[in-house]
Amino acid sequence: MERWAEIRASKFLSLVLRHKPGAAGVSLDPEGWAPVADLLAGCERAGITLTVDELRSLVARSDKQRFALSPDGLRIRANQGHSIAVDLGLSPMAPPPVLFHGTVDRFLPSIRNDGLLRGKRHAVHLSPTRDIATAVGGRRGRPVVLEVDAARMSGDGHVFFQSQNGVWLTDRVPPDYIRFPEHE
Ligand code: HQG
Repeated sequence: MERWAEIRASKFLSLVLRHKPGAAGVSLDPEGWAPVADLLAGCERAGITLTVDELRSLVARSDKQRFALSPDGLRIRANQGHSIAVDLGLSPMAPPPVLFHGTVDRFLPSIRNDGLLRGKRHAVHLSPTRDIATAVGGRRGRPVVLEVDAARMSGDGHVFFQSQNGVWLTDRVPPDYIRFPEHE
């Protein structure tokens, strides 16, 4: 599959599996899984033609490991990033001492005020490394990387989860746990 076609398919799969299953005429089970056969049929109807092998390769090659196939290969789900209600079945886990969040200048006044909020997604997304956070922030403009004192948050009772692709998730990050860069 050509790279551009794979990226287009991947974006459509993110839309369907995280936000709008109806776009491919599928429904997700409570854990977020969709039948692969139904999904591929729905993609075809939406003008995105994909074989099972191409889907497997897309899942394996996804730079951020966005999707997971069930062990029998018959079902697929997004690893994180949902706006619709799904229970990913993640267990709470102790975070590393510091986590990172990539954002952009224009959100800083509001983040200083309210902390990091999850918006439409299920959770605030935090990155394990500064480099990943830089890439996440860079989707929106010149990236600004915030440091989150995850050790202190965890000690204070905030719960963290790690998704299958290494993204750390938590309900919210109050401003007091955030270190802002000195020159913004
Ligand atoms: C910002 C991508 C104002 C926050 C990435 C972010 C990630 C606030 C935006 C995943 C705020 C939300 C998630 C507040 C947070 N006031 N702005 N109080 N609190 N924000 O896309 O973390 O490519 O929902 O800084 O790699 O950017 O889709 O979250 O800029 O892992 O697979 O509000 O999405 O993965 O944006 O990205 P998002 P995110 P994929």
